[in-house]
Amino acid sequence: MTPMRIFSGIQPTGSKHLGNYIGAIAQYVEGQDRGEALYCLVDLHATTLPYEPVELRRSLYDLTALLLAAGVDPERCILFRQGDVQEHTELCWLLCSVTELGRLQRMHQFRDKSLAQRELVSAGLLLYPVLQAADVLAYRAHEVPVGEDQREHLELMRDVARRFNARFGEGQEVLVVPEHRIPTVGARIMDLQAPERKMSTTGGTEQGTVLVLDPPAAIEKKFKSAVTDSGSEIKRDPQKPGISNLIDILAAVRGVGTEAIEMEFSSARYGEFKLAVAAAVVERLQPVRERYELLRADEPELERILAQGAEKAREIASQTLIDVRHHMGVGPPRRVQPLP
Ligand code: AQP
Repeated sequence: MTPMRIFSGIQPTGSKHLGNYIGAIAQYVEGQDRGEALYCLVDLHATTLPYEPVELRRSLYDLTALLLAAGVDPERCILFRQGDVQEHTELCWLLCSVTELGRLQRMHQFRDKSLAQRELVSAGLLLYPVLQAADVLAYRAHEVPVGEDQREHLELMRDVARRFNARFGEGQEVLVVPEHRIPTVGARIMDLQAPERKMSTTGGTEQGTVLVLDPPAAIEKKFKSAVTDSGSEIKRDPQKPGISNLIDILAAVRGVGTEAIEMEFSSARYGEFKLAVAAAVVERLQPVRERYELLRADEPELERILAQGAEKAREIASQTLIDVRHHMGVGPPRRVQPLP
């Protein structure tokens, strides 16, 4: 039986924030014990918005070191760079034939990012979710750990896989229809200064965005100045987005339910509660920051880890592409049967 396969991609842009850490990175670490996990640094996706080539390389190493520091272990998963495995781009093109254009144009992320774009809105930005579908489908992954903001892209990916199987599969499930895995607590961490908006790399406030590599004093300052409301009760409530967000953060960092946090802090004041959240986040992130400094200093070693991961990833993806080409009638006829 094929082991449960987990796939997730992460952008090498900017510095990762607490939302990325809780919504994605912490899930990656946990996923290594549940199945065969593949984690991909998506440099090709990063080219869909304006960027600097030198900076892209630098941030790719930054993110590699950050993931390793957070506990992603290349001995227990496949950690690789998207641009090293050409099957992703080929499959993206092939999947375009079963992707509805209107649906791509209606995707929230495309609409938001293209509106925010002052210069060229690239075709890559529109095709972003097709490349994302190719990333996952190339590995016939069963599960995709992501935050809530990726739900729409995951639905598209599932639809593309189903359409492909219906159009070309001849009764077989050539591509696996993946499930998303969205954490029960912390799927959408909000900006500390604008808790009605998600914490975000491009759209957030500086003071409201806690970075994984922020020094402890900066983290404390950001939590101390977090926006709350005029009430005094520490309880989740749609009318209290700021305090609800802080409860979610503490629950996610401690790995407990939100009710446990509400109970523990039922008689605390907001100020005291904010300090407790800050302390828990610092305790969780400080070791990551310390390990990061050591790992980031050795670029040849980071490159070696990525190259080794790419080799393993290519082995899996190339088999899928043999099948996809065969079913689509693309390229020469298949002479040998692919390995099961
Ligand atoms: N606020 C969030 N809460 C929980 N999970 C989140 N994710 C992102 N924001 C939150 C999840 O983090 C993963 C990383 O995605 P990425 O690195 O590919 O995305 P990104 O575009 O660099 O990060 P942002 O912050 O989402 O950037 P913007 O807002 O600029 O587009 C994904 O699994 C995502 O769900």
